[in-house]
Amino acid sequence: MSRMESAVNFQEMIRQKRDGGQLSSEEICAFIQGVKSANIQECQIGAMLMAIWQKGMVDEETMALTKEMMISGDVFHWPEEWAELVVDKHSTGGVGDKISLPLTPALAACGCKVPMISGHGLAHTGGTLDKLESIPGFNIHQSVEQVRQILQDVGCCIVGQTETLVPADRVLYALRDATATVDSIPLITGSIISKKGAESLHALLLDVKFGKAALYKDLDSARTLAQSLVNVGNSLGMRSGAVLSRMDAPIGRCVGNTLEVYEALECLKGRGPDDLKELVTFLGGCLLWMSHRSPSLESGQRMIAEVLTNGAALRKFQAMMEAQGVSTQVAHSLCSQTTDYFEHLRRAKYQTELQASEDGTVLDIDGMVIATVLHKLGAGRTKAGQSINHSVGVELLVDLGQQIQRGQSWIRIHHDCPVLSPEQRSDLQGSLLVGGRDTYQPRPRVAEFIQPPDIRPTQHGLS
Ligand code: IUR
Repeated sequence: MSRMESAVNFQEMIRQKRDGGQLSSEEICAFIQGVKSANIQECQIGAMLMAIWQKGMVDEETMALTKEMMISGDVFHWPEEWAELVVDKHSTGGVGDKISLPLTPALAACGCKVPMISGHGLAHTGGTLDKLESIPGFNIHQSVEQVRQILQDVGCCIVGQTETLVPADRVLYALRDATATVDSIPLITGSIISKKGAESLHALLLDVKFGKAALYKDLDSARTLAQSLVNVGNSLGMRSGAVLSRMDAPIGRCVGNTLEVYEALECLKGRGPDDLKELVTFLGGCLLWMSHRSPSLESGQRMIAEVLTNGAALRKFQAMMEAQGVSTQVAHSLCSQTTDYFEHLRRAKYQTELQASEDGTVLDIDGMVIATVLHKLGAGRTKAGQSINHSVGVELLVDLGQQIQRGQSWIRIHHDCPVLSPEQRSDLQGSLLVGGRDTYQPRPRVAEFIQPPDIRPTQHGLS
């Protein structure tokens, strides 16, 4: 036990937080040391988490918590010449959110180094690692040394958290789940920013979702989380900004791991749905601007759009797949212009289409309902570590705002069980909202951009 721990009475610290007091940096350091070395009882950690959930934390406490979590394990050190190049983004999770797949290689094609450490999915949101694991051979387990080598050779990688990276978060996250304390702003901030801090980033962009299929349903609560993430990220020396983006209907036309890889590859070939391209270019443009690789947000967006259309981002994705274990033949074939994706990706045994029951305009498609049905069909986990069916998913056959006729197919479900239950069919049918053309209001995905403090506002076309 360290001197710091022996000097601290955890019971007293819990009482102090429970009664609305402020913890000192030394106390927070002792708490995290105790968590890391298992020198504090699990029930005391749970009680402290609940006290933090109930009473919150002031900025200084959240910053101390995040810093102590970050240094509870390994922290990456990069070559000096990369000082301004290392960037990453984190998304709070959405339905059909495959943005990291095209964004990471697009940033690398623009000269950035992107050591993306990502996670598996839990509950209704799919994880980036699950999507990549639907590519045969893709290995998300890479050591610190391998990550550095891939960044040197390719410029980007997408990997899982290693055992030695932010070990305190592993303990706290599991106990937050068990104690109903996941949705606490200081705890979410500590968890997300400590892991990004351990990547030793120059610039970090947070994509904070709000809406029916997001953790936070309204813009104001998402903004509060975003501001906390941005403040703490900047306090750790990462140039941090946040985008608030709408998460009602799924992003793009595909939901489900294998189908999302297909759609991400289409985006990397300069095709694919407009909203996905809009998000990838906007988030990428923000990061290029924040890391001073482009003089304005608009030129950053143009740089990303360019590498998506000229094949440079696709070549980076191909090189990243090979560096992470995919055979040269499969990587080459998936990235060729005329590929049959399902030669290499597994297609589910059955495809079922559902038809619209009325004429009208597509006003909404509820991403949360779709994700819930896919979860029941085997696409999602209820517990960490569970295996999932990567091939289960849906393809939307219509866009928001489009005219649709009664009897027209609007969704194709990919499933391995022979039949969909009547309840699954009716839930999916209920996720489609059709109405009069005059009631349709197109809404851009991006609602706000919270800039890092040292970048002066410029015109970027957002209200
Ligand atoms: N992702 C994380 O890494 N940590 C969290 O607390 C949440 C999402 I919520």
